[in-house]
Amino acid sequence: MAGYWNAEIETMDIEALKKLQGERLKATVERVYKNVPYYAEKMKRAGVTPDDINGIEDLKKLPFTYKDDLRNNYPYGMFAVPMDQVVRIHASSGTTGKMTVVGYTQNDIGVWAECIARSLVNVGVTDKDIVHVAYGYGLFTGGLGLHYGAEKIGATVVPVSGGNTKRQVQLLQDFKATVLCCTPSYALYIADEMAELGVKKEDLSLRVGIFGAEPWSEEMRRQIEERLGIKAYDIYGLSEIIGPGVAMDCECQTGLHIMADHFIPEVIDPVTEEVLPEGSKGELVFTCITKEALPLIRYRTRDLTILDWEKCPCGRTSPRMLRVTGRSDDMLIIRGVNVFPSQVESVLLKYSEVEPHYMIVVDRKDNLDVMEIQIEVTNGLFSDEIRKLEALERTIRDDIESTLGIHAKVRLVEHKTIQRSEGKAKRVIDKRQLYK
Ligand code: DLL
Repeated sequence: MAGYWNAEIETMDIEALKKLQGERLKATVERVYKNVPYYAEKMKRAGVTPDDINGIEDLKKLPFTYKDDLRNNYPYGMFAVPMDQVVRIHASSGTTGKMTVVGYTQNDIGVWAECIARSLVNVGVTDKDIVHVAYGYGLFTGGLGLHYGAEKIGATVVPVSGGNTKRQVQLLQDFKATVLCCTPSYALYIADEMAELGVKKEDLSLRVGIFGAEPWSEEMRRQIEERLGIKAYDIYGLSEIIGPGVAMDCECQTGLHIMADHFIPEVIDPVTEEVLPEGSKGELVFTCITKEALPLIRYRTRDLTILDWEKCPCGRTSPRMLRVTGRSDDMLIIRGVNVFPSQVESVLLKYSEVEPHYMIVVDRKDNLDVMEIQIEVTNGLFSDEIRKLEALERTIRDDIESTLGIHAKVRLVEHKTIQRSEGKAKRVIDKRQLYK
């Protein structure tokens, strides 16, 4: 079995870990109260002061933070340090047009690399490995996140980024990567491309895969392992907390170890916001206790899971989260990109020729996500020339692509053909059934 990157922390006595969390929580709350007017105000309204926080048992006194809080303080309003201390910005999709912006100090980048280093070592990656990073580089946290951690353990990094799958296969062969990092659906897509090109798994040197950024199932794990001849491991994270490496599988594949000395996990009922007893399924909430630039307090991830505090056979004592089994909001992840129906709606509202009645149909064809957006035209428009409609479809398609960052097929449909709902409108048909 693989060793540890940071044995002292990873196998720490659970009571000692909780004490450390409490101390770090107290220091973080003091800092945000002083430096982030948003938090000071929110805490005053909730009737809590930093003096009330003396250990993790006091965590529940603190108010929650939501994705919309980041939007309302766009871009830097929630940062807890002056901008001259911020050395990196990343961003992910917001619920409407504006992105969710996150920042890092030099120290935060170090903490992040430490989380990834632990994650890689968890599953037996060493300085002898060649790590092919096919997560996107750029505002998305996947590429650079894995990159810094792999360098930290002394592995050889191949920073390919996403896309151009033929070239990916060629590079995997030529550079003899032993570790593949990408979304699980892209791993299967690479396997398809290999089959097409007549490249066999034995022609590659891969032995481990680090897959995440989107939901996947045990069945997909089995398929990837079989088709690529590797062990496939789940890595979890979100930009708001740090990026990939918030939690990671170990070789036991029985849940993802949370880096709990940096992020305190809770599971709550997404409706009542009550903290749920251990072992219950609910929404994961994280509090950052070492982050400097953006230390979010009780951040509602919207991801549904179960926490397991049992010591793992690998020897790590940190709590594990089980595979994410759903969302408590309507966010979709399409080709690794987070998409909110409200983003689509904000585009449609700009066009008087269409109604805000639409349906997003998502499917997975040949291991690639495809999205079609059916949109109702306004009454009378269908009698117009076909060329005009096609031009409108193209304009909306381009607008959606530039807003969402991914391609969608746009199909205009006649007035009143999309089913109306009596309650909450149904905007999405997801045929992929990812959460099993
Ligand atoms: O997806 C960070 C990441 C990059 C994780 C590379 C793993 C690997 P965001 O773009 O902010 O960050 O999206 C975060 O993606 O709230 C989950 O809903 C989903 N997600 C991430 N990892 C997993 C996973 C990155 N292993 C959102 N299983 C999260 C299921 C995941 N869902």
